[in-house]
Amino acid sequence: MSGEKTGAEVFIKDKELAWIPARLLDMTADKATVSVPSYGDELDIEMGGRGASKWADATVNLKDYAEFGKQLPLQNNKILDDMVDLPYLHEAAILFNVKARLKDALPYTRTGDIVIAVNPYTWLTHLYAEDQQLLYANRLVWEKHDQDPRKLVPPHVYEVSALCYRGLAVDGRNQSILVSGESGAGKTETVKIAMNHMASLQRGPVKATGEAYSSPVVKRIVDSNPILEAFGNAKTRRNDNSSRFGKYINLQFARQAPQPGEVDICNLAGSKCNVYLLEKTRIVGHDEVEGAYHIFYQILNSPDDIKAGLNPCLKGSKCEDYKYVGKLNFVRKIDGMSDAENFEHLTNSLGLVGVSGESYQTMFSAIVSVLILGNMSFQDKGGDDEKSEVKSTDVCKQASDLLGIPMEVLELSFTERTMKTRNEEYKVPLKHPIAKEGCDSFAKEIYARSFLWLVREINSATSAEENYEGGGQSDFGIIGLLDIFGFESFPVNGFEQLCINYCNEKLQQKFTKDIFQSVQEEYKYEGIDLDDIKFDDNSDVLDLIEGRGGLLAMLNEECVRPSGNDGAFVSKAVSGNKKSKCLLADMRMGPLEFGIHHYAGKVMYNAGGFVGRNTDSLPVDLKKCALASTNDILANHLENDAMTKTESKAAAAPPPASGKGAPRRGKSNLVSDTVWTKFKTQLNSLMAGLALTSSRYIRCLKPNKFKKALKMQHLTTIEQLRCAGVVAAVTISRSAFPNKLDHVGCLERFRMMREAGAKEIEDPVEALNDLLDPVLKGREEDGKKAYVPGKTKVYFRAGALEFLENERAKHLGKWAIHFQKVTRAYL
Ligand code: AD9
Ligand code: MG
Repeated sequence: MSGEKTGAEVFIKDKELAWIPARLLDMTADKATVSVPSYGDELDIEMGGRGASKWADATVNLKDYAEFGKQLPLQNNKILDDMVDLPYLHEAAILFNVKARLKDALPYTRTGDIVIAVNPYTWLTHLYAEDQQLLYANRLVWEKHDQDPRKLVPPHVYEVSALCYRGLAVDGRNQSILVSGESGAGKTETVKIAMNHMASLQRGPVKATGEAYSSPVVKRIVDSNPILEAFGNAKTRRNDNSSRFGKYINLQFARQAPQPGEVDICNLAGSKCNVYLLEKTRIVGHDEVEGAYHIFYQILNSPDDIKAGLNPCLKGSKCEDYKYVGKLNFVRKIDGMSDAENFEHLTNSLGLVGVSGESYQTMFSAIVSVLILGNMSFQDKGGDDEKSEVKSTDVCKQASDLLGIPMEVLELSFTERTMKTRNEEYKVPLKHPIAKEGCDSFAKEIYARSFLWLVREINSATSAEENYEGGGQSDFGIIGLLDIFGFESFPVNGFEQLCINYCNEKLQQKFTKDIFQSVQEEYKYEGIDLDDIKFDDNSDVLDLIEGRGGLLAMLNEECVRPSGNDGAFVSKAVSGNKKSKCLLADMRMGPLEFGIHHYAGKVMYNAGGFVGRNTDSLPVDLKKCALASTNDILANHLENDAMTKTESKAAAAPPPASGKGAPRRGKSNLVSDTVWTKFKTQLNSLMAGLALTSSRYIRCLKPNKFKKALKMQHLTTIEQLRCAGVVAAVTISRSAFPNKLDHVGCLERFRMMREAGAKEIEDPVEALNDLLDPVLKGREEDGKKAYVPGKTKVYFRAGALEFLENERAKHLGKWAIHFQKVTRAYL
């Protein structure tokens, strides 16, 4: 804080509020007195009950509060659309800018090409009205402008959707929108907003028609969202409608034959969706204040005749009758609709994607069988606790009927396990808790596979290849939308968090590269040397996780070792990666604990259950028993990942006669990849797909933990800004030149520092050199000037703009004294 002038507007760091804006009253070597404006009610939410008045005048110890951020002398009190325009750009300035905007019901802000979307927790209808959709479409897609068209419109999700569409239509390059943020930050809503906008863009440069979607495929695409949400979303502590899977939707566009000199019109012709890591544990249980997947409540809270239509065993049943669902201790309403209404809507949407009649019954038999399996119980067989038998025979009968698997087969598959040696095969009995575990795994597998089956049905009904009647076209333009779990760090972190954070490291790597590239492009445009951009790259963390001898390899090794266990994984991972700076291991940690220094901060993991979670394989006997089921989903789709029907048929076909070797996996080959390996493969193919697109980023922020409208808590927001890489993005773009001003702004602000009577210079670069050279002479570093004028902006090295500001203040002081003298002379 040294060198700061009294009277200066500063931000001081605070443990509870992160940053507080203040005015510096006095400063000695180790202490500063600051005055903090009274916040009144506004800050109640951040203060957590602490009185604001305490902060009216405060003395801060510079040792504790040495970090501070200078406030914005130029645009003080003015909120900015684009944070890159903040002359002093740091965490505090970013925080207060997004906060001021949120208060004014402006949830969107730009940081260069990134759009920051703060969850407003209230539907701001005017922001999404049809006139807004048209405004962004016309300004950003159809109209021609000399300047950056974004200057003509405030930041918005529509800006991203429109620019992607333009990128596809004009530049002919595939596009992607990567939406990230923590649970409840608004990713899924944002993707829906973008998707709706893109579905409307196909109308071309015409006025709004007010009509709903123009083609049945587009309606199907939009309507498939609630289907995925019914089966893949659930109430959690942090979000009443939390997506428990990641998704990447490819919107496929068909081009209309371009007219020379005109923007192509691209029509939304179809979509295809990939899903990632559905949370399986939630299928068989959940926390008291959380919920099971919405679909179970939708079924169970529907009228009796509907339930009986799905299966007679559901007649008269309630949520609390099923152990996996349990008593409902909260009011359920999603999008203002009751469960029964939602189920009706779901049935209609399923019909639109072709899930009706027999396939509808098949799917719901599988889903209802999951509920039934949850009620299965086991007991010792004949008083022998080494053996088990089904206790709830009625329930077993229901499951057997629903799945079309003979009851004896089902019972034996739960209570015995087939073991294989090289020469023989034999059965061993299972204890009853193990039988119950197997039953739970069976239920999880049935649900997870039904979900994948459903995604495949949706893809078949929406994919352009199978549905677009565009004259046999197969090469479509793509805009991909990624809605995937953000970085997670809880007091205790498990296997799921490791997978999620691994995924975020991958995306962060791409993000950093892209930002670096956009800074490069800006400098190139401005005609500035590129040599000194610095940034932290996270390849060392990725190396630790997925490299040779890294965590993934070690865990996989434990999963195939006969006595593999979680403790051995941790000790091998630690001893094999001693050199990695990103692995945190310490004698004081427990035997299952280790930490990773992620790009977004340190995360401590507990490896309890890692081997089991990673293996996650269904016992062989249950797999066989599923294959014998009369239910098509169980019998034929246990091994398929989501694709379209045609693709899966092609993949299932035997290799051509000339092909070497057997297929890698099949029904008979029961050794399968681990969960993490599969996820890695999926991620790599996602990243490879994304690499072929131009990516745009939307970073969603959850502004407070109480889901309160238009309120922002500082600490949690700052944390997310860091995790989202917003601060890192700013750091990269500012590493060489922390401050920049446009030519005109700079000349106007500092013109009074010129000699009186100096002649006007027309060329802005010459004028800048004439103005700045004399003031900044002597501040060169390593022979480099303290500022560099670019084509439209002037870039300042560290400290140069501050120095200029101080010089300006001195000039103003002189002027004030002069002015007083003149005034007095006239009195
Ligand atoms: V999770 O990782 O799936 O748990 P998301 O997807 O980030 O999470 P979601 O989009 O589901 O969050 O948003 C959470 C809730 O915030 C929604 O149910 C809405 O009630 C609220 N929300 C989100 N975005 C908006 C918005 N643009 N306008 C109004 C919003 N409310
Ligand atoms: Mg979501």
